[in-house]
Amino acid sequence: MSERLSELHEASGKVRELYSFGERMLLVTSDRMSAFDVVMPTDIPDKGRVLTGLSKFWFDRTGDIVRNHLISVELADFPEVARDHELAGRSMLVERLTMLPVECVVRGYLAGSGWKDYQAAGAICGHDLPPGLPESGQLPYPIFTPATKATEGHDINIDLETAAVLVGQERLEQLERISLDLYLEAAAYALERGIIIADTKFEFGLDADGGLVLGDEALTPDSSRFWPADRYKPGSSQPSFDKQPLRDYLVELRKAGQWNGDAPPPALPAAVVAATSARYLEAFRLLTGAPLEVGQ
Ligand code: Q0Z
Repeated sequence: MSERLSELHEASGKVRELYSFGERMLLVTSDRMSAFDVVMPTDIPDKGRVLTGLSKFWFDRTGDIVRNHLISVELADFPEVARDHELAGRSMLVERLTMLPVECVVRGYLAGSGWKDYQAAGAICGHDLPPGLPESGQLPYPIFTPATKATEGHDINIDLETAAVLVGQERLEQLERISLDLYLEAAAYALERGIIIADTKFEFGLDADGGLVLGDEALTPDSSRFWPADRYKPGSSQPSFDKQPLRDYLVELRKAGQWNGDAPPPALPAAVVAATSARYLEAFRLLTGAPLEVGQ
């Protein structure tokens, strides 16, 4: 990485880095992958470019629903890093926002913490749901289930009253309507192409004029659950479109006593890396209708 870039570093996510250029920021998605809450020791080729390409695809497609922070994915448009070919295709130049302290989760199916909360209470984030729904079952309609970022570990689901305290009632209603619109549009489109978007998380911020803007990444496999539609069978957990080969391998590794689930596992076998990379490229091709360009 260039000397200049490290001085501009602002934040690290598990698999992403954020850099600051005054009113603009650079959001770099790495090829790192996490599974079972652990970052793998081996990179997945093309993963960063697939996630960045998918975010751009969805930002372009949903601009009529809500404005978003994307300025450009062309390296040439940010001279500070234009010569850093490592960053090509996996970096987004974005507008700096004041991020809102609510994670905007939409669920169309019962999975993860939504399934847990439903089993315990028959409700998720204050949405009462009909009894008898199976694990991974489709909800009667998508629901908005806000969460807050935990200081460490997983986000915490909150009810609408708590979310309203954080951002105000009117803003919350706007977030709910826009999040549901985004999900409904994207989920219908993806389903026609063989991918169920079971749930997804949006992050919004405010521009200098107080206008609402969609930020972060959007509708990627890292911010959503993608399931292959042709294998959908409610009643148990579903295979993940992107993570399943890796998860299957890690489960076997644990059974064999070669991984305790805490520290990073040993380097991933080439076959697991190749299968995982192929899944990301396939999700990109199915959703955008064209393969990811090589090299760039
Ligand atoms: C995003 C994150 C990380 C990647 C802050 N447009 C924006 N304006 C202001 N802040 C953000 C954005 Cl996207 C922002 N994050 C999450 C952290 C790498 C994304 F380390 N945090």
